[in-house]
Amino acid sequence: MVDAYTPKPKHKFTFGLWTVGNPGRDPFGEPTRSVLTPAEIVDLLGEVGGVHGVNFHDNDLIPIDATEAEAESIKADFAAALKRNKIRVPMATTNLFSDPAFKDGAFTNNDAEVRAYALQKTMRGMDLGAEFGAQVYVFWGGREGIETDAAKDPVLAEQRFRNALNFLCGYSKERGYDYKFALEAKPNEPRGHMYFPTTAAYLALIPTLEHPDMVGVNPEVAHEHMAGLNFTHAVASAISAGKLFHIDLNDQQFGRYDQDFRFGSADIKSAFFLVKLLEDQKWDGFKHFDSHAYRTADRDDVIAFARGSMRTYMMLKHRVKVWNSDPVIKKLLRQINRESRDLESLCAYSKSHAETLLAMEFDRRELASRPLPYEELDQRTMDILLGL
Ligand code: GCO
Ligand code: MN
Ligand code: MN
Repeated sequence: MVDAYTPKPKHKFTFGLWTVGNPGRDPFGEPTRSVLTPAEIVDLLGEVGGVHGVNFHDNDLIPIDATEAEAESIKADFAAALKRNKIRVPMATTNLFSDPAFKDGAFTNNDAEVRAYALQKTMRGMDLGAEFGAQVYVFWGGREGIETDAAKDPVLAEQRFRNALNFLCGYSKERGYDYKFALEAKPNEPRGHMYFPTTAAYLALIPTLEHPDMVGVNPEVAHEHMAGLNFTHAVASAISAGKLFHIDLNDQQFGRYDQDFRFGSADIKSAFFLVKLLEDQKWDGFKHFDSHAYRTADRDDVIAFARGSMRTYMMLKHRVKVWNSDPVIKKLLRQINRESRDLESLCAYSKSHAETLLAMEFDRRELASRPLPYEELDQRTMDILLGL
């Protein structure tokens, strides 16, 4: 079915080898779907249709113990699948969490040899990503954290993480890769507590780096929701700092384990305001669906999951248009936003402005009595969201 909500590659929707390829393993049970090769996953995405790109961790593509010959043949099959499906690789990342060597973290590990190995593995991952044309390199601190604070000095841990990023920025520059680094925060899972638990924590780290221009963030819906935070606000902070380099879209009920649900499937209203923010701001980055199909899904249902992810975004994008041009919404917004050019310029600091402002008289009661019809505004939003 082709309609107004059918995605096209120009919409920059991307998936990961680890997301659509997830076989449905969880801590309580074995896989429910067969494991697909990277090339088979790309073929599946081709069947989904309208997909811009596929992202990978180094070991999603090349198993950690593959021989050189195996690696070459996997890469050739993958490259051929990309070509026949007209899908590209926009983002790559490193798996620094699965192998037991990283059981206590990678860049923040207490063991200098593990830290050095993590740098080596990331440099090789960057080489691999660059080979396939990746422009964004994501850093998710998979096991950078603790269960007991007796284990690590948190200031030292942050310093180690900073050192690693400084090193890797140097490597990217020296190799001429032109990568944008995107840091992805998560509060917990798999560690009891992870360092840099929120997008805001990474936004505070970036200005302390040697090459802050190269580094931004990759916020994920589920991760901020796990922390009970408003995701749209986290993304707004990243946008206003000029640091939204990538985004991970999925969904999550507050207060639950890491659910990785299909985008928009748990909290459609938050998803609407997120899409409104991205579209109003004309954000032009890669929208990566970092989610998994339900464990009950078979191959057809995985395809439905992937199509549904993009379709929900496209439908919300349309609802945003309707919202922005709706006369009732417009009228309410005019009523709520009382602008004054004079006051605006007065509120730019100068000594005389301060004196004028100090001498002004405000009628507190009158200010408090001005109506704010937010109930009406929110209900109108609901009408629009539900298609009335
Ligand atoms: C998670 C994370 C990962 C990362 C991925 C890319 O909760 O497991 O979201 O899926 O996004 O490792 O770095
Ligand atoms: Mn996640
Ligand atoms: Mn993610």
